[in-house]
Amino acid sequence: MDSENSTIPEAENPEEFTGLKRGKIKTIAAGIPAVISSMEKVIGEAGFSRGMKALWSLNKKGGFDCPSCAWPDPDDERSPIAEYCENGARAVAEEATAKKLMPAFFSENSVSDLAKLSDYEIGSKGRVAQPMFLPKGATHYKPISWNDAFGKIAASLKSLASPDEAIFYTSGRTSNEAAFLYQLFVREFGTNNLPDCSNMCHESSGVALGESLGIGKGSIKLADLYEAEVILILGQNPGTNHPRMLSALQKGKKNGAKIISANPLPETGLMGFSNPQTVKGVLDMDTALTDLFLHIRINGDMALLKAIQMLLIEEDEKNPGSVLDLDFIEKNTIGIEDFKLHIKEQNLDELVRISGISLIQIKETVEILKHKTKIIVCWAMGLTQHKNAVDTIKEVVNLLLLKGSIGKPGAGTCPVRGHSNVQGDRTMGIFEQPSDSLLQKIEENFGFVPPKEHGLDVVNSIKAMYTGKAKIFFGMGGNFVSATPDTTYTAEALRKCSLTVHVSTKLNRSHLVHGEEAIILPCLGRSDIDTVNGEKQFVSCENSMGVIQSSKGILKPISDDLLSEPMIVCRLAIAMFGNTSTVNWDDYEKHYDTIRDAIEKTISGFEKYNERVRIPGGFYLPNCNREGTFDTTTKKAHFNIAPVTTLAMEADDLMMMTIRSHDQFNTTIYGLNDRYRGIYNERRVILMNEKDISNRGLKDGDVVDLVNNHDGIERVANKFIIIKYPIPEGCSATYFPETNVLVPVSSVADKSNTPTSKQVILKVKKHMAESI
Ligand SMILES: Nc1nc2c(c(=O)[nH]1)N[C@H]1C(S)=C(S)[C@@H](COP(=O)(O)OP(=O)(O)OC[C@H]3O[C@@H](n4cnc5c(=O)[nH]c(N)nc54)[C@H](O)[C@@H]3O)O[C@H]1N2
Ligand SMILES: Nc1nc2c(c(=O)[nH]1)N[C@H]1C(S)=C(S)[C@@H](COP(=O)(O)OP(=O)(O)OC[C@H]3O[C@@H](n4cnc5c(=O)[nH]c(N)nc54)[C@H](O)[C@@H]3O)O[C@H]1N2
Ligand SMILES: [Mo]
Repeated sequence: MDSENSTIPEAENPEEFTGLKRGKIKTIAAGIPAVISSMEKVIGEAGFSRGMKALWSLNKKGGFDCPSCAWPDPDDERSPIAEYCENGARAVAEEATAKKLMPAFFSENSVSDLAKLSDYEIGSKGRVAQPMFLPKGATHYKPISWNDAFGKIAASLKSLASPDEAIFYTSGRTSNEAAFLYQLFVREFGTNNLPDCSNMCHESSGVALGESLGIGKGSIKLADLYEAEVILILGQNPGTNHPRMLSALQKGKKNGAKIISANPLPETGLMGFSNPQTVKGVLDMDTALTDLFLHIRINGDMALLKAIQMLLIEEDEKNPGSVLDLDFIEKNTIGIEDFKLHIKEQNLDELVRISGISLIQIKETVEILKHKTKIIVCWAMGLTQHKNAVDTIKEVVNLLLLKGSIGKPGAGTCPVRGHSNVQGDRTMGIFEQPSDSLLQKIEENFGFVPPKEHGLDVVNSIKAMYTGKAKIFFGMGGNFVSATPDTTYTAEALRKCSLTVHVSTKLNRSHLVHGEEAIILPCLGRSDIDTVNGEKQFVSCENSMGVIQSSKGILKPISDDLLSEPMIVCRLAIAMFGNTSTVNWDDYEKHYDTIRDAIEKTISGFEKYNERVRIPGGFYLPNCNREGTFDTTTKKAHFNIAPVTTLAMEADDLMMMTIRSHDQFNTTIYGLNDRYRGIYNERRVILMNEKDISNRGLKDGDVVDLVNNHDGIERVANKFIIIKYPIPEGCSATYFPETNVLVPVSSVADKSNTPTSKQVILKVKKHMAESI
């Protein structure tokens, strides 16, 4: 960290404790406390009538799409009262807040003073209410007109030696309409430098599924969860991050599904659920969800999956076809013989050791799966953010292929997406590696030749800024400095830029850790009314299961000086290209239907977009796996052969996963509690196994420093309180983004280049001269 007197704005949270309080780990998620908690937050931030109005419209057909996670809404019946969860309500509260930051706020608070606050404090300041500019060498932001802001950005972009010196990041809340225009603008400018939050999130899933199954998205619909016989949940904490998934699991379970979850933590939502949207739930009558909990070691999933498959194959050999779906395998797949040989070569004892799951439990899993054919596997960051993430997800696919569990009702892949439109942004072409067909369509439809060379993803963008190869950073949403790995390095990379620009709703740390000049462009959020030429507009999003739906805000914007994201892109493009452009930017400014017409011409699956998006509940995009086909090079699904790998660790090393608390949405910190895990009023904690604590001569409550050594560089995060927690030996957990300083920028997943945020090797050292 910088010294106290430094005026360089701080990239990390202050090393101060907020007053840890402890409670019991909860066994049941949601119920009445969740309802109370969400109402309190919304009313507190937005006021009663504004708050209630927002909640009433949230996820209703014709309402606005929840800005929290990407979990789908039911296709048919939606709850007449509430089709949202506690954390969705909190995301709305954040956005619907009545607090706004006027020029006086920025003249009273210097950038470096604001950066001394915690993320929680920065976020609670409110919505940015007008465009703001930080001139070179200045200590305070000052107001700027929209025209001047666009003029400055255009002039800076034009001054670059090459368009590849600019980086255009996207977070996953951006609507389809805004995302489409944004990638079009960036490609007309002349670069494919379009990193996005996916690079840190489900990139590994996209790569694995694309290579094995021919489509980088999941195959199931929501209703498949109601029909499944077995649902496996690997590396996901739905109780906090996708709470509405619990209702679907509950329904599946009622219909007879067995649920198996594997997690290093006994996450509350996996264990039990009390549905706040049913009468029984309001009376707090609960359902136990998980039938078999596998208390797996961090990154033990590949070994577990191989052990399960070994025993399934052995069982099948006793009576061929009784366990494996040989017809499906024969007709649809490639590589089964080599795969079986590979599995037979594995050492079962080693697999047991690496996974941390006993042979008895592995056999129980196999018993559950053996004669079932409708199997769904759900996963999230617990599988995607490891060095071998792509191969682990391919191992998930191997299991589903053995059982013929893809392309039929009640079965398939379910990577549970994060941001509410992260999947849609990709569909719209936000990708540093565009397909040839997209580029060809752009050329045909828009009259310019887009760049063909692949651009930079998140990790490579950071490195390019650090080494001076990239000079301008433009963020369409998100909080780049806090969300990315290696905070010290990344902050330095951003500081080296000549200009950093953020299109944002709320103030965040990335506005404070800035380039020579910086600009904040404040935009409308999902819940805000968006009026163009006197007509209310709507946008559209794609959820985790490929449904496109409209989203129309209902709240009066907190300021007249906000622009929508599509409008920001249009006006920037006009400032940039003037009348030299072959794209009709003026048209897109007039009505969003014109943007959807352009999308329809360019992206497949959007036939009659404007008509179908107006159907209540929206429409499904085509999905080859769902239809039982595989769009790979061979038109077959591929079994993948990969060894079980482990990272070299010293005897006193711990493996750390960086996870979300219940009170946060990524870098937006709603509060300081993690209610389900029984941790209150403190985020600087490290969850450790009892034995790991005592072996180090430490005790619960001690304050420690966390040290990572990777590639000869020492990374340190000071002052974390030890919490004894049921986590396997050798494993530990902390909250992100406080520990992102420890995630090495060069430690990435093979093939997907995703930072290994769940696989950080560290030593804990007693913090000296400090007590709490
Ligand atoms: N309220 C709320 N909702 C959110 C978000 C939020 O921050 N807050 N974030 C959104 C985003 S962008 C995303 S990507 C998703 C994230 O959703 P999750 O992936 O559920 O989020 P994480 O907190 O990263 O949790 C990862 C889970 O995987 C487990 N895990 C870690 N390593 C391993 C492993 O090696 N093996 C196994 N089997 N398990 C492991 C952890 O114990 C934890 O339960 O949620 C989205 N929804
Ligand atoms: N160590 C560690 N690091 C991680 C992860 C992890 O598990 N561990 N998870 C990774 C994952 S999965 C993800 S997805 C990334 C998330 O990375 P990002 O998407 O970059 O981060 P967020 O915190 O979601 O961004 C929040 C900011 O977005 C802005 N915002 C909110 N709504 C809108 C909107 O409608 N429009 C615009 N323009 N701006 C808006 C607000 O200003 C807010 O401060 O973080 C990654 N980083
Ligand atoms: Mo994510």
